[in-house]
Amino acid sequence: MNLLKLFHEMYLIRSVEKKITSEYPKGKMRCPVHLSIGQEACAVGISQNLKPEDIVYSNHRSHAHYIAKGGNIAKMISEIHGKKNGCVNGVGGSMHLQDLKVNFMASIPIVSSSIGLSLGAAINQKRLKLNKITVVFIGDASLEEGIFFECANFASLHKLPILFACENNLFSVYTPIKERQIDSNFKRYADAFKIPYKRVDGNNIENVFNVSKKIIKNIKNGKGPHFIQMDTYRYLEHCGPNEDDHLNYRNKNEVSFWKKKDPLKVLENKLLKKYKREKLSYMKKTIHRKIDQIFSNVLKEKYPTPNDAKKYVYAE
Ligand SMILES: Cc1ncc(C[n+]2csc(CCOP(=O)(O)OP(=O)(O)O)c2C)c(N)n1
Ligand SMILES: [Mg+2]
Repeated sequence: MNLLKLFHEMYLIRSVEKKITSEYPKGKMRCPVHLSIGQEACAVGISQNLKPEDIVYSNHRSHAHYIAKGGNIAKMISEIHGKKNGCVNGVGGSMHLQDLKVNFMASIPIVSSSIGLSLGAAINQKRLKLNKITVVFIGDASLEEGIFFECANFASLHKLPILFACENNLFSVYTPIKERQIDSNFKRYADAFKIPYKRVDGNNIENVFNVSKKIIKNIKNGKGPHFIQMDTYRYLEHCGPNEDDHLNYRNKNEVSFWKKKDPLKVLENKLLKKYKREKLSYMKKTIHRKIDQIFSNVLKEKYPTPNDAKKYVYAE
């Protein structure tokens, strides 16, 4: 496990999203953004164990999953600005990222809907004996839709090569998990369909990496679907670039508990025992320079034309 690489990936994602928060008020990004700040270890810990040919599906909170899978950051930023150069030609936006070059098949904002699509990809992988797997990133609220149960049953019955990667950030918008579910331990859902289950601290990247490494190996060895529950926390509002703690839907102690467990801080403190601070500062500076450049380039790019929009409308 290369801890520096894990830190680099998480820092890259955090910096892109922080830049989004500072640029958003200028009004150039017109689509809603669901930021993953605080949740980066889940995306990176799993994706670092994937091969380019493995498939990922995501949801409305898709940036971290896209970047972690090797997605093109410039194309993502263009997409969020609605520019033609975006990874979905400027007609998708933040919640519809897709990039077949890196097998990031789709991110879909209808809660749970990507589960059905990911099942299709896994059926294909199994039928064609491709020795590839599918990962579907879902939130805790995804387990409150029937499609999850149908797909978990089908995946288990047919031993499909799929990982249900569940980021439990304790909330569905403003509603805490304790007001929605009888228990925040999701093992019961996996057990119901005889799917192997693991629960990890989703803010501890080494944990996520090590546990998912074994799981992914098992799936590749034909052991069928697995479920990983990663407990984590989002720092900002459900949707948008701001904090919203003044709304008092979550407890101050809970917020500070999770901020103390920040995935980047935890790993950085560990790295500083081995590497000089200057080494990390240099890495950070290089990342910021790259991101600043991407954001300034995107402003010069063209928007799609009204005619471009017609290209993507299905007509018989
Ligand atoms: C079927 C459906 N119902 C409701 C919504 C509105 N909605 C968007 S995100 C969200 C919460 C999702 O929570 P979770 O899956 O835990 O992901 P998180 O936002 O916490 O990352 C809801 C209810 C939706 N997009 N789709
Ligand atoms: Mg949630």
